[in-house]
Amino acid sequence: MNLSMNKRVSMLFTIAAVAVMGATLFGSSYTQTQIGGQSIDLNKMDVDVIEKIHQMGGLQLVMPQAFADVDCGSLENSGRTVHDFQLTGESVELPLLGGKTYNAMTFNGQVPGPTLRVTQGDVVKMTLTIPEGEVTGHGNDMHASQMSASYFESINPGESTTYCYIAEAAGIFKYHCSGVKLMAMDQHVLSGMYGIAIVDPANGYKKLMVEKTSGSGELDRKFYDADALEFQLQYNQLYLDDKGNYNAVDMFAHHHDAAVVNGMQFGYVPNMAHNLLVNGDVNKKISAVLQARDGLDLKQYQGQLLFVELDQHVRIFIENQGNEPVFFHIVGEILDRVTQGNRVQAGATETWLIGGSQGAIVDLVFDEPGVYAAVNHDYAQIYTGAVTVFVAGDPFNLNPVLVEKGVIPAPVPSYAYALGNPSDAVPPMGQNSIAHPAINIHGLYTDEVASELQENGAIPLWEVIPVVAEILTS
Ligand SMILES: [Cu+2]
Repeated sequence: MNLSMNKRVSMLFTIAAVAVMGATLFGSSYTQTQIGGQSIDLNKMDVDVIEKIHQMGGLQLVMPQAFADVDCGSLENSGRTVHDFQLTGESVELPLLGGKTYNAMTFNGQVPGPTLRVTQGDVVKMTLTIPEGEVTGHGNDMHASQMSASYFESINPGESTTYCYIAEAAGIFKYHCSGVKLMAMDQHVLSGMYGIAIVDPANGYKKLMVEKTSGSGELDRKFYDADALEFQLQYNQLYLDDKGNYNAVDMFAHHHDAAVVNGMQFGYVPNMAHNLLVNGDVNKKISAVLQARDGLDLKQYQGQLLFVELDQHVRIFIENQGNEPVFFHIVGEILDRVTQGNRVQAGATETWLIGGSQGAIVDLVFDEPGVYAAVNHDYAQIYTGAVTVFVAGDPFNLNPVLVEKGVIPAPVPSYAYALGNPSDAVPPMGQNSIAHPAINIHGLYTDEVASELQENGAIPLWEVIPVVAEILTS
């Protein structure tokens, strides 16, 4: 027993030593990671060293080669539905809260990358393209695939690679850049190269049961249809130096600089549009503390709120993309159901713990009109950005005014009918999705991505609000 334990420990030491040796042999370049304070050059790292590590099993992150031998041709003609999922690895500058920018790495010019949505049993055909002129190679690891990331290796600038797999398991799954030959993954993922795949259960989602007391000591079970209004929330941290570059020293120390939800710090907080509707004046703030993204000039980066109806089945797909646990909690609500994979884990729970690279599906119904903050209930995360504000029903009694002024033709069950829900918080439609009344453009997107969304019908609220202001104040 002891002997084999020692053997395993000493093998780990050997792997670490080989990795560090590889590091010290070669200089530094753009793609870097740090092990024990040593800076490693990964672009030029000897392939033999990597091969040795592989042979020793040191960096093998999942069961090896589960689908490695499956060729796309046979899967494409298997009669299953095939999803063509195109990703591009792009390093771009993106804004931080407060006006600074950072050197982000993205899939398709957005953080998180586009959400893939399929049904259990479908075939995913994923192509990763690295444009000519991109500063580093990238890889891809889709946790829905049960395929070793080492098989995929890394794609160099000017190249493109495709792989196919069957999405066998239902649930929410991370995908992320696997760095350059599995290394510098920390830098690439924590700089923005992550996203999710939602694999809907083959037989659809289940009805939601919520228990209520009748007052006479009896329990009243209320059932909601499986169809739900859906949102996606992805948690992460930023570790940056003051030039906006990735800071591995901070990462190893677990000293994050910002907590982000869908890539943004405090991304879902009130803005000028809400000032106008609630206070009748774009400049009269609703919340002095939370209103960190206030200003029409911020365009897709201004704060937006998530709007839901009362007594509506709401489903939230949550993924912890980061380096710290997520204690998912909604202030003022109880999570009616928590599902992981397609197994129910809890009912009527106050908070749910989601570890790194783990997902959860939360189903709930908001009963009372009001403002509810979904948080990572770790105070270091809350106060650095992990706050997402839901507004249920019409807590500000705006319907009469909006109807009278002609902004909406009739009273509406949520403000989404007037303002839409933020595009980055809304996943693609699945088999049990309720369509959002409207979508506004919001997210850590490049301007190109934002204009594409506008062409597809998403509302640029920064253009609409001045018009609405005129109507409301006339
Ligand atoms: Cu990458």
